[in-house]
Amino acid sequence: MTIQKEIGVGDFVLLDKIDLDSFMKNLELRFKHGKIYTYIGEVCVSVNPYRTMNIYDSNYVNQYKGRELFENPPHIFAIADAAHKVMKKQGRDTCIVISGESGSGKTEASKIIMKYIAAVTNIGGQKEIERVKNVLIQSNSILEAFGNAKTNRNDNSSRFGKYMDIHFDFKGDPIGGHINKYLLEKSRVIYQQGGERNFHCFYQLLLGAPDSLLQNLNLTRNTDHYFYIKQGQAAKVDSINDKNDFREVTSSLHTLEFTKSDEETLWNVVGAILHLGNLEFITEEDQLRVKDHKMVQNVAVLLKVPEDELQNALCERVIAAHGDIMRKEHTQSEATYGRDALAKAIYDRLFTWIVTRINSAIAVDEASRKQFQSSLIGVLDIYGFEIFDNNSFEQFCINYCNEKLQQLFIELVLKQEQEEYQKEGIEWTHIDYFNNQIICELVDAPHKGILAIMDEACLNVGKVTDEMLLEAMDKKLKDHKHYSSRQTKPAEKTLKHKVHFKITHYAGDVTYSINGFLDKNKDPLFQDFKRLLYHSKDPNLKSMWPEGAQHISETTKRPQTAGTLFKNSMAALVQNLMNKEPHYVRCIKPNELKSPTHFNEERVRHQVCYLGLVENVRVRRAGFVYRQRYDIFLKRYKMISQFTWPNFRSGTDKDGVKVIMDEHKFSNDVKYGHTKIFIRSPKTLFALEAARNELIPGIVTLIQKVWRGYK
Ligand code: AD9
Ligand code: MG
Repeated sequence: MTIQKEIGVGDFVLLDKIDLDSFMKNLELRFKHGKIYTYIGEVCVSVNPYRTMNIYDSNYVNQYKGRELFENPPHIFAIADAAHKVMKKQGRDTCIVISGESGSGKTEASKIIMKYIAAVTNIGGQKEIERVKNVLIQSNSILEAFGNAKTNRNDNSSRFGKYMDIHFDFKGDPIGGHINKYLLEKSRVIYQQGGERNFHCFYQLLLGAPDSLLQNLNLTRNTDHYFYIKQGQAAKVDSINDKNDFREVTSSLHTLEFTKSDEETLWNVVGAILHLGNLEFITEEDQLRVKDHKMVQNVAVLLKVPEDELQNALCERVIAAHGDIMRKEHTQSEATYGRDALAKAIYDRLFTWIVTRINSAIAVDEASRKQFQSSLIGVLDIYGFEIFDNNSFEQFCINYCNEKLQQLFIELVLKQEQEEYQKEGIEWTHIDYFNNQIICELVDAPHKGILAIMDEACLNVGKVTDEMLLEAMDKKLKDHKHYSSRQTKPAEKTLKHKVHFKITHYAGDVTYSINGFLDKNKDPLFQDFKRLLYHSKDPNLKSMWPEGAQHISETTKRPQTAGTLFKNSMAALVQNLMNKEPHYVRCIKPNELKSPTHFNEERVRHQVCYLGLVENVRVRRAGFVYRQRYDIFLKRYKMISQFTWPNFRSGTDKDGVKVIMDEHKFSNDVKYGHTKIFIRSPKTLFALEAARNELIPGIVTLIQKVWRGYK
């Protein structure tokens, strides 16, 4: 491979002038020349190329394998390699956090990282490791089929958050893994905005499945026939080939050892949901019933539950009151609500079950972990910040999640770094940045955050409406700088009520419609459905509904709300990432048109600003790549100076370190803190290591001689 001349600068730290304009010029210049990766020190900035790039083949893998970041042009492979190296050499758990807004290239980046790791491991070709690698890679197509969808931002948008741990043995080969998933946007199962689709799997099934399977499910190939998947009127997507994707998913299911009956469960549930969407209710002679009885039959057959019981569960609910068991018929709207809740719930449980199945195929038990002295790399690929025409509870959660990740970045990259310099007495001009902690607290603060106010409202079952919730929020949050609510119907006095509130997020203003917030937070499902599904003849389905075993008369504990569950899972995620050595990929979306050539200056500038990238360069430029306590540093490098070898006795450890650095003429590149030495350039570090390596054979011989003399 020919070494190409660098376009612009490959690391923003090397810019002559550090300001937003210079940053933008360099980013645009490089994008226009097909250089989509640029560093800020060890952070990799990646611009979505919106075209296939020939930079990921085996030649590139070899070029980056085992190399240091600065030895090669910027590439995401180098980040993957760095994470792998740290993990392997130091036995430290590492993670790669990929962030950026919807459509900026996070999921693609995570797949590229996985493929790189697969390419550089298992040189010995061990069968079991090969199997684990295949599972890790092929699980993607299944998870994307069931967890991704076309949105107005991205044709393959992740509608769930994914954090994947890969466990490695002491040789650095993958021995297993674990996937954590975060809040699937299940409302998509029953509703899509204009231009959007339901999850890919619905279209894959209808367009890609063999005739025999569709016949078994009693489905046609006509996507317009099914209410749940046609509302966005966007079934056909140019960039997607559902037919091929179905084949890929089927083959991945085989790799992951899903059995025939597992596959049957999968497609049965998807089919049942399609039928459910077409099921309508009518009231005849004061009695509610399903309009077309054939529909109930279709669903019952696929869910393997008795038809009459399904019919009952759809039209009425059984309640236990004062020891009596009574039936209460639904109103038409309650029945429709119940139907939709059922569709969402069985899909959500199915998705959880898929993830559990994948996890069991690559699980590593505690004993093996110990035996192989395993350490791990975590890869985080989560839904990106998004603003739609209509934003609801799901966008609220997704955007809160992005706030938390930005907070983590600030903590680790901008804040702690500067605090340490200050603590060590290193001369330092403070670099200002926007700290979004205030927005995180607006959402998650105990008692007064939006989630707490929402939970409180959910306690008053049936009494509080969304509008009342908004009023409560207004009351508590009206003075918050990042919150406001909007009057939407100012015309008639009597109709005057608010339905929107606005959050000024780190990445921009988002107006949320309060409609449905309470319901989505409470996320109820009639008990009758749970009992019904627990008694399904399909053992897989039954296993997804353990709470259905409960008798009607038993009182149930109020489950945690969706918002609180999400908040807790985010806190655990951040804690987990904090305990690992982080590597960052910051993804940028160049335009809204999915164009490979268009660089929308304004849109990119906005992202660069809110991601805090220029501040990142400033901290980095003034910063240091390496720091170490004097005693440890001296112990490691004392051999490279005659004044410190074998022991330094004429001063403190700090004096000893200074002697070494002066002798090797590195002093211009370092600063001496109270307890640590700080080194700016990685080159100095490598020169130190090289000097040490050169001497080691000599020292070994010397020790051997001394040892022999002893004997
Ligand atoms: V979302 O938050 O899940 O909505 P992502 O994950 O950030 O979003 P994604 O990785 O799905 O975005 O990228 C969107 C599309 O951009 C992909 O489907 C590809 O068509 C395109 N893309 C992104 N990265 C690359 C790349 N490195 N090479 C080629 C790319 N195409
Ligand atoms: Mg994604």
